[in-house]
Amino acid sequence: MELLSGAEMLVRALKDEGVETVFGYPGGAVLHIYDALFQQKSISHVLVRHEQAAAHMADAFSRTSGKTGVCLATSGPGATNTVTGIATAYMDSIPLVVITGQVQSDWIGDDAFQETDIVGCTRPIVKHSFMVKKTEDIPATIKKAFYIASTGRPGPVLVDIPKDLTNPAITYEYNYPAKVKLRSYNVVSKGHSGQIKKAVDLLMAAKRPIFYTGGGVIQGNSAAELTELVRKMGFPCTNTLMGLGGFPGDDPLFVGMLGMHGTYEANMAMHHADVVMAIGARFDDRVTNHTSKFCPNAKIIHVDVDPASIAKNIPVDIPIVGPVDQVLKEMLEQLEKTDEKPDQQAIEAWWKQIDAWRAYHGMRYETNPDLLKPQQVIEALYQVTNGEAIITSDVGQHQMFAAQYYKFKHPRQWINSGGLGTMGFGLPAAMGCLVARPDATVACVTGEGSIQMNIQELSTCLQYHFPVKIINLNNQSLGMVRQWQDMQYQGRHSSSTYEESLPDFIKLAEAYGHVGMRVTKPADLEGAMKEAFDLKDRLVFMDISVDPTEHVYPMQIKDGSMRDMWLSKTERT
Ligand SMILES: Cc1ncc(C[n+]2csc(CCOP(=O)(O)OP(=O)(O)O)c2C)c(N)n1
Repeated sequence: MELLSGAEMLVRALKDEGVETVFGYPGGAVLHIYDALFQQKSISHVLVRHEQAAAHMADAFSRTSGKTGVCLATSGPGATNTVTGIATAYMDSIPLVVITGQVQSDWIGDDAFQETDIVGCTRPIVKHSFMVKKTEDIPATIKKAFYIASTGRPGPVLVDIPKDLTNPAITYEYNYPAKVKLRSYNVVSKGHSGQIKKAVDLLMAAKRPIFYTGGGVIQGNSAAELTELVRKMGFPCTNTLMGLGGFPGDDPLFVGMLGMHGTYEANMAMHHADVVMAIGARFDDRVTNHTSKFCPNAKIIHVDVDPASIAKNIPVDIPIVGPVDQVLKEMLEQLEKTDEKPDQQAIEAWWKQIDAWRAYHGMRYETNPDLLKPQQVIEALYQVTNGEAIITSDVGQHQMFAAQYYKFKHPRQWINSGGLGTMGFGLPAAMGCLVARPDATVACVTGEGSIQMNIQELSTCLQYHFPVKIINLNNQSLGMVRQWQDMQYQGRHSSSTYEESLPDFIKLAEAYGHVGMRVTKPADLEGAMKEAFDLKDRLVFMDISVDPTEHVYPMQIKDGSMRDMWLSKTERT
């Protein structure tokens, strides 16, 4: 019989769940836990500089590895600092277990030092939460937390543990449950075969079909099945911002990202489609534009593991609830058995139309020999990394340029905050990626606004030798805000510029012990990028001056349909 304290049980339970790294920051309420971590070797701990970063690192670790990320914070301010990270993971359905210390049980409700009702604070942004009441419940609670976080539609689970429950002086017998029993939580394991058959029939009869796929394909580990299905059918495929990499970005069947900043051809094809096969996507407002004008002529098939997502924003004709990989596998099996073939003539005509749309816009942008365009920087990044780097981003124009111009070939290669749109995500995310894949090349595409939201993590990067390549598209402003102000507020740049107050990022990087590089001229870009990526073991902060007046196009016109877009500053559909 093994007797362990609550803190030891927690650490042992994490080990039994296969956890190798915890991202966190200590404080009074978690000191027993930190002491237990100190006295073992199986789990390593990454000490961040701000708890928000711990949550983002754990989240990106999960996005890269497919495993559940774990972060740890103390009560009160430590716990509240994780809130943005929890909401980020929640919006993108990322499995995360967030462990917070709480004040000792008999002080709860007394406004004790560093007391916050973190379970209450986070209730709308977690998949589930636990406040542990008894020490001996810790192992089973951890088991449940991992199970809930990672099954069905994944999401963050919070476990709040009062300090007295981790007291090293009180020990209990340790048993880690082999199975979880949760009465009111049932996960669908299989899509309905009859519905899958209906979908196959509809796809076979389609004349203008399109696959529209999202983050559910990535999280559901079904990129291989999707790719096989799309190639088998020969239909166009578009990905959401979260779905990029779910289908190879360099495949001719790929028509690019869709939605607010999607390609002309993807949005046009969606608008004119007669059958839309939506997989692991949630008809987000950044995709649909005005819902009443969305895909006016299409029959819609929707595959999703979460029944609550089906017909939430857009009515669907054939709902299929189930894990995406299983549903796609069954669909492929049904296709093997059928003699039906897609309508070849109609599909050829459809491709002709799509190719014409592709040629019409082609993601063109104007260049200038003296001034770098942000699009050029992403294209150079793609070349230098051979399209194989893991790219994280922050939020703004740079994020959209990265999504548009880096052709993601693999799932889990594009790591960004799509749902919440969290500035400050990119750098800690890149660090989390490197913990998951230490040998990968990881670049963080950011803006001078976003990078300053978690810039303190440069210190963590030095401590743990995270050789992130930071690609700062420095446009001297909160570019995306400025773009909206240009387009909707007659160019009144209210609080979107810094009036000469930006730091010298080169000196800043050097102050943190890293390499800084400044690029101001188009002619220097490629050489500088090569130099930066050749410094394999070093963090390099590339501060790249780009045209501050550049906008992201295409851009859907508010309240229009998907085909209503600005294509440049002066040209609209
Ligand atoms: C935490 C947070 N605050 C505010 C915003 C609103 N916002 C969206 S994009 C943006 C500007 C981002 O500027 P920068 O990081 O410099 O990127 P750029 O758009 O210039 O590429 C802002 C303020 C946000 N997404 N996240």
